[in-house]
Amino acid sequence: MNIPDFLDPSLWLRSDAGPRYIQLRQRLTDGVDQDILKPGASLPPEREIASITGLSRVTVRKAVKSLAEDGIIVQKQGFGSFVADDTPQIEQSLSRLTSFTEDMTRRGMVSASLWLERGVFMPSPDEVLALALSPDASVSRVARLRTADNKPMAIERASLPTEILPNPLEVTTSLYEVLAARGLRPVRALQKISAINLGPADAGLLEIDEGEAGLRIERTSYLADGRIAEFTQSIYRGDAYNFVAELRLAKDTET
Ligand code: 16G
Repeated sequence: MNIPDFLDPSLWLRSDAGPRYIQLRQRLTDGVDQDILKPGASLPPEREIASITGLSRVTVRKAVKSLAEDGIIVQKQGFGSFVADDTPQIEQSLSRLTSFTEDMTRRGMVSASLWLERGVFMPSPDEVLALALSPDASVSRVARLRTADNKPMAIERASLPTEILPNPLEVTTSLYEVLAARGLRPVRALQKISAINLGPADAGLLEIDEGEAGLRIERTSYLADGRIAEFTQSIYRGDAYNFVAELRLAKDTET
């Protein structure tokens, strides 16, 4: 059901059911509970709610204000009102080589994974190239939907040479922990980040609408001896991640 239909007053407004702003407040709360008003979605402007419901703008304003006081709605000066969004906001440094598990633990969140693929396979041409594999080599794949406090955050598809990770089934929580235990934790990585609009399958896994913004990240990690340890293609939720890089003045431009 769309929002104007949901707010049709014949469905919920009663002359004998108490103050009208409380009834509108309840209707909007029901809209949030039933996911008709989705987290982060903007509420129609006050004048539109007034015209759909036949209520005065003062009544509408009072209902929205009371929802804002309870944290159900967030009012942004000059932008309007939005359904509060409990998606965790992650500020991720671009200069530290950390694992998903470490990143979430440091933020006091519980990380978990849903397995999408785990095993030893024939490499794809992309994997042969990215991992510099010999033509007859096989590849270990560890593909997961990563969650933080039960919210889907990223889809990560890691490919590793089998000499680095012979048995992908060993990975139960942290890939980097398993690599560290083998003395093969990556020490350096190159990362490429680009913007995408999510296709239906990825959007479904990340529990957001198709076409929403996402970040595609490719990480190639290296061991201290220069060998390639990992090639990971990830899709991160665009609404949950902020990548932060520290910039310094280049030596040759310093005066
Ligand atoms: C990070 C890495 C990913 C790595 C994973 C290991 C990015 C974009 N990706 O999420 O390449 O495979 O950590 O995490 O940062 P784990 O040790 O928790 O399995």
